Amino acid sequence: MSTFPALDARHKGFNRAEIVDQNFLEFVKLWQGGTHAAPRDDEPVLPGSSLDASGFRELFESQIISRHLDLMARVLRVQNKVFYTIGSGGHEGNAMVARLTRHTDPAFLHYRSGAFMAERFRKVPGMDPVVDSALSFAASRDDPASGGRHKVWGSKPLWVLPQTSTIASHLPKSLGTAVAIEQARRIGHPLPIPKDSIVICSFGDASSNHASAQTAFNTAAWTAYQKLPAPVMFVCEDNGIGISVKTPSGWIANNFQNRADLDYFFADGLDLAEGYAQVLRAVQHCRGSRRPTFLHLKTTRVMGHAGTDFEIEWRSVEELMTVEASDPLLRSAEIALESALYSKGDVLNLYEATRKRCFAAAEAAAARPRLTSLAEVMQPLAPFTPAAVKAEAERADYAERRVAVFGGGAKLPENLPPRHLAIQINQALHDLLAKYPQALLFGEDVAQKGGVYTVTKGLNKTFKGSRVFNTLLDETMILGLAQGYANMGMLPLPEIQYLAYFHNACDQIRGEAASLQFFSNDQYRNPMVMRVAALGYQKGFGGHFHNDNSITALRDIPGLVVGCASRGDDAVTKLSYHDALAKVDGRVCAFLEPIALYMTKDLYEPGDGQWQFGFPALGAAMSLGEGRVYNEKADDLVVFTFGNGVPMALRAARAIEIQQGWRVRVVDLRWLAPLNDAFIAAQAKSAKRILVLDEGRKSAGVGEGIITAIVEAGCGTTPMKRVVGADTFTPLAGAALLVLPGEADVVAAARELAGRT
Ligand SMILES: Cc1ncc(C[n+]2csc(CCOP(=O)(O)OP(=O)(O)O)c2C)c(N)n1
Ligand SMILES: [Mg+2]
Repeated sequence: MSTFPALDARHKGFNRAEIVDQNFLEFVKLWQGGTHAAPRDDEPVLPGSSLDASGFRELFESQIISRHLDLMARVLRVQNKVFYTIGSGGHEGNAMVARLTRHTDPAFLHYRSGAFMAERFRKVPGMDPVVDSALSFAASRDDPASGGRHKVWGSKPLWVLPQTSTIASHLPKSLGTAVAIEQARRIGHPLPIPKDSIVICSFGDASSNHASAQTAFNTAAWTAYQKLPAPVMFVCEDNGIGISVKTPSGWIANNFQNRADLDYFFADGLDLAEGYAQVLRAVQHCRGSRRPTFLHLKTTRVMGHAGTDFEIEWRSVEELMTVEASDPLLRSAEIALESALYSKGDVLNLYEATRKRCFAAAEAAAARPRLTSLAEVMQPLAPFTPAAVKAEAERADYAERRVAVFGGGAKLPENLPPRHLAIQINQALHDLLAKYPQALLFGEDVAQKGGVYTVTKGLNKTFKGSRVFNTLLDETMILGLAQGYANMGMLPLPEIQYLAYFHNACDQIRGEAASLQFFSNDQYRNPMVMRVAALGYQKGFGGHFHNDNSITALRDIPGLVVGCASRGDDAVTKLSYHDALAKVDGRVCAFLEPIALYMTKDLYEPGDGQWQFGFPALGAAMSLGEGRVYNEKADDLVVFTFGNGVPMALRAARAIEIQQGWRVRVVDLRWLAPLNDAFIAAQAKSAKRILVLDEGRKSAGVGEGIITAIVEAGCGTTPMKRVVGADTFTPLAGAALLVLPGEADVVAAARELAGRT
């Protein structure tokens, strides 16, 4: 590294962006090194470097573009023209990774990947990194990445799937995408990108410690250990710090260079002439071997974490100056001058011309319209094309495949006697895997064992291990894999073994899967149907984790569709509709299966068989929001409920009829997010009294949403009561029933209503 301009008073200044900018200019002006004979375009930029002169020129330009976007953001942020100042300063060496990979290699990028982006833009003629990035910085509606919803690195033509900055949450899906690239061949699925693509996933050194990152490294190694391909290149941009917390010196190398089945490479991201060959080796290794690769890219961080981070307030100026002296742009300028590819004037001209270009683009972007209505903001969040979804759900053109799957026409489920929920979900899954050759079902214990409750039994045998398989034990990774498969055009049906286990992986749906359409302006979709064994009342297997009744965390995820079926035939038509929603509109769906009803056959009396139903005809489908109403004409009391509440309410209705002389209507909502407010209102309007039976917890449960819909429909004066679970965790054994609502509670609530009217 060259000597740094002499320390003077100015270097003690507050605005480090200005200082970094000045440093570059001074460095060039004061540079006094010797020069080589200028190389031809195809000759090494410096003796011994594997980067040629033309390559250097482009990389240098990309680095400068990235730097000036950062500098521009610092200036125009305070004028409210752009809205994001987490920059790429010090990380510009990541442009090498872009140069040495293809624009069809899917990339999930660190927020400091500005130079990577600028370089990748070169791969598709006619695209302009400055204009496109400026539109994103300015949150313009014309932003081609997110339509003005966030400053993201993202591009549809460049295969950069947009990321916001929940650190490390993109690593699981990056690995998932890599696994999907390879699995496509095994299931005969046509990929949208070349077969030998690799996935690039960049992140910071501090982020590498995050649980979501560690599960991706672990799963990558777990995959490679079994000799299965996983062509992902994890690029750890190591600047030695995370906001203000220093990464222990040497930690990244120490932690990763000896991990079995995660192949470690180091590259100097501060020096293009040196680092280029090192990055090349890592890329070649990943593409050729199809093994998970860890590229440790040395970077630094100039200008602080973001525009709001005044490092001078918490670090010494000497320390800051040492960091600033390692600015990779200084080294690039030095290479430019030493190679005699550029004169000082050339470098300064390029630098200033790029500054102008970035400011002009940002000013123009700031003048473009922003998102001005809620409708515009939400437009890509939850696309819904009912006619197309209905047609897809009713599509029956796979009848022949279906007959083969079920082993002959006589064995088709609709030709068999009525069955219970678990069997009919199993049949529905056979059906859907027959319908969608690109569908994959996976999770813990789902393959040979057929799941804890045998709901997936036989699928592995019928559809083979490439389509129905066990994952390793980590829900974050299960949902990361799902996103990866979806990114490659498949239809994932991940299973979460118990609802409680969803919660520790919730961010994969909340922060990632459900947000992709929103942050990519619906250019990218990761459709999936996540099946979750859920809710309480289990007799066999007690305790909180197996009886989790809280679906609140699912219900408030924007765009997520949450459904719950309480009987087999509903499960069949609902699953079919969920799959169609995923296929047609790219939606992310959660399908809740009430465990306690899996094996329930009877409704009122042991042996009555009244909770078994005939399998719906091929092509039958339930619509989004469509509920099921029992005893439709009754209006003395209307019970709104779902899941276990449905048979419970039907049983309670008998006692209520006897005790109060009321005729009772039971409304199974079946769709819990979005709630069908209009349907609830219509049912409420014709009710003399209302009970809301919500087996979830009192606070923030579905019941609150139902009551709100009723009140907003103008039915707030109708006598009304909630029967809900208590705000507590569920205990083991019979004590669970003290926490959850029961039949007697429903009857008692009706009695209370009778007292009021
Ligand atoms: C899950 C999560 N926790 C915390 C944060 C806040 N945060 C944003 S960036 C950052 C530091 C990341 O450091 P590193 O991974 O080294 O990347 P760098 O910014 O240094 O490039 C933190 C803690 C976050 N965005 N997401
Ligand atoms: Mg860092």
